[in-house]
Amino acid sequence: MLVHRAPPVATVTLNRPDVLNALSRPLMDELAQRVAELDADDDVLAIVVTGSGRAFAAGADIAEMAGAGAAEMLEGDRFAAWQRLRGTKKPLIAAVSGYALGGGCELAMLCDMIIAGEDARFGQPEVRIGVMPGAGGTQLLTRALGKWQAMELVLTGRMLSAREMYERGLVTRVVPQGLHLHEALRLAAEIAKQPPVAVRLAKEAVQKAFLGTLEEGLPLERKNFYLLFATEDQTEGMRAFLEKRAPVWRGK
Ligand code: CO8
Repeated sequence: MLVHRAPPVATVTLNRPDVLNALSRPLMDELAQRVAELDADDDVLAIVVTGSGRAFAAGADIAEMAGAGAAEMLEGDRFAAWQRLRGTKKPLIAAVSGYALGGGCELAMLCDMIIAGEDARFGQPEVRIGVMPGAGGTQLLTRALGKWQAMELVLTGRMLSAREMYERGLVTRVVPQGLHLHEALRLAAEIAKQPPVAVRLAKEAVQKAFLGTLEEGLPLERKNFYLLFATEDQTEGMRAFLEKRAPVWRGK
C-alpha cells in the first residue's frame, strides 16, 4: 500500500498490481489502518483511494478464500476492516481505472464519491465463482441502481462500463482514461477548501439518507444544521458573505 500525504489531501494506493489488487486480508487490514490514521490527521481533509496497474481492485483474494470453510469465514471476522472503513468521517473518494469487481466494486461503493476513467469496469461477478457479494454489494448496488437493475448485475455477474454506471447514478463523474486520479485529487482539493466541520456533518447526513429512513434522516439533518451554529466557521462564513470577502476557515 502506498500512502501519499499532501495536506490537505492524501492518496492511498492499493499496490498488488500482479493480482489486480486483489483484496487480501492483510491488504484490507492495512487499508483500514492507514485510512483511520488519515481520518485522525487534522491536516488531511479528504482522502482518495485508488488502484495501480490494470485495476482499482478485482475483488477479494480468491486464492486466499478458496479453501476456507463456512465456520472459518464466519469466525475470521473478515469484515472488521470494512466496518472500520465505513466509519471514516472525512470524505473518501474512489479514483477508479480498470476493474472494480466484487469486493473492488464494493470498496468503490463504500467511498463517498466515485471518479472513473473511461476504461473502468464495474461488476459483482461473485455468482460466477459460486458465491455472492458479501461486503455490501447486494445492498448498496440495489440502493444505487434500484432492484431491477441491481438484480441483473448480481445474478449474471455482468460488468458495466464507467459511462453505463454514470448513467445509472453510481459514478460521480467519468473522465478520459488516465485522468481519474487527477480529477479525484481536484475534487478532494475543492472539498478541502470548505469548512471541515460542516463537511463532516453534511457527509454524515447524506450517509443517513442513503442508509436509513426519512424519519431518521430529517431529524439528524436538523440536529447537524443546528450544531453548525456552534462553530466559528458558521460565524465567519456568514459574516464574510455579508462583508463581500472570502471566508477564512478555522476548522472549529
Ligand atoms: N483474487 C486473486 N487473484 C486474482 C483476482 C482475485 N479476485 N483477480 C485477478 N487475480 C489474479 C489472477 O489470478 C492472475 O494471476 P496470475 O497472473 O498469477 O495467473 C492475475 O490476477 C491477472 O488476472 P487475469 O490473468 O485473470 O487477467 P485477465 O485480464 O485475463 O482477467 C479479470 C481480468 C476479468 C478481472 C479476471 O482476473 C477475473 O475475473 N478476476 C476475478 C474477478 C472476481 O471474481 N472477483 C470477485 C471475487 S469474490 C469477492 O470479491 C467477494 C467479496 C466479499 C467481501 C470480502 C470479504 C472477505
